Amino acid sequence: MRVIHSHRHAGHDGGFELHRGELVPCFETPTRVVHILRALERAEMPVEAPREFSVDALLRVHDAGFVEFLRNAHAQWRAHGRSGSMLPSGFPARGLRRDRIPAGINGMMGHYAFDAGTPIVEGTWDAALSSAQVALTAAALVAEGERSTYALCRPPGHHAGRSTYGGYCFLNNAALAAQELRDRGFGRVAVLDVDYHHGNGTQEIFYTRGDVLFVSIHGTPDTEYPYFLGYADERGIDAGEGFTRNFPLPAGSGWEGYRAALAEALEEIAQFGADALVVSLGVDTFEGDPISSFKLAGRHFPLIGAMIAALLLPTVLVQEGGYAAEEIGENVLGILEAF
Ligand code: SP5
Ligand code: ZN
Repeated sequence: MRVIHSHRHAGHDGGFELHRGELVPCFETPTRVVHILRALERAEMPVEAPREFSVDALLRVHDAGFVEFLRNAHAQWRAHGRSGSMLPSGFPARGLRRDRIPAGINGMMGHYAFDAGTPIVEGTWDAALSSAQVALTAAALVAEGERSTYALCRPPGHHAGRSTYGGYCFLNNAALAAQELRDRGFGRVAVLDVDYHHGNGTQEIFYTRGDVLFVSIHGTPDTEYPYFLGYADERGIDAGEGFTRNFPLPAGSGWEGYRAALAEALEEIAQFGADALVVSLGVDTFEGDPISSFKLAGRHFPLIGAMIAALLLPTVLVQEGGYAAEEIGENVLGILEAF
């Protein structure tokens, strides 16, 4: 399996996030990647740099104003004499206007962000762009005939919507990969999201489309982040009706419940008649994860990998979450080795 990764991820670092009422160092750190790279090295899987894709390639799934905001946000912050990490503190909830984008940086941040856990620092834009290029390259390789590729993306992407960022995500790497596969001739593409958190951004991006199936297994939004999307009654609308499927599980779920949901999710993908697959690969379902509450053990990841690989589809695996840094490499490798 070919592995794509960019060292430019490291520019996104050093932020704090609002967690349980306190500012704490980000859970989503560059160190996560160091552990994954070590595991890949042990498995003798070499890493390749991504190809260049222009900013225009992002506009197939993202809004142009949003991309401009991400690109300039930290420069605007510095122009106001500030330095360091940017976090929003006010959001356009019910009753407030979201048709008008404030000119000032604080209002603009609140407009585009949906949480206070996703800081922007000086290197964030370049890291996010490189992460998107990693996913696009991995998809291009599959379109050119590779059976499967692994996009070692950082920052992650599945919470980023057409014009929103949050959940440690800025650009939606998995959605970009799925779109790239569509554009290169795969008629029907499925996205399987196995991150602990619902992939609200990916769901939103494809919600009205029948050519991309979105299927997600995650902690129930009733109690788990991102709280406001990911229920079983969300099934898609218009041409997308029936092409979104959510499998929310209670916090504390273990292997039995997980395995049953995964089997159903895979059945959906088979029935859809997918020509290619994108996996939003979060390993924050691990029992040792510091911000999540499933009870999967290390030995379960090879089983998950084997179940997904049995679809026998051209597959792009895109790294999402996973915050138990010491174990993240082994858990990711457990999935990859099934391919
Ligand atoms: C890509 C990804 O995995 N993003 C996750 C973002 C989660 N950010 C907020 C986490 C809030 C967790 N609340 C703590 C509950 C501890 N049981
Ligand atoms: Zn997650």
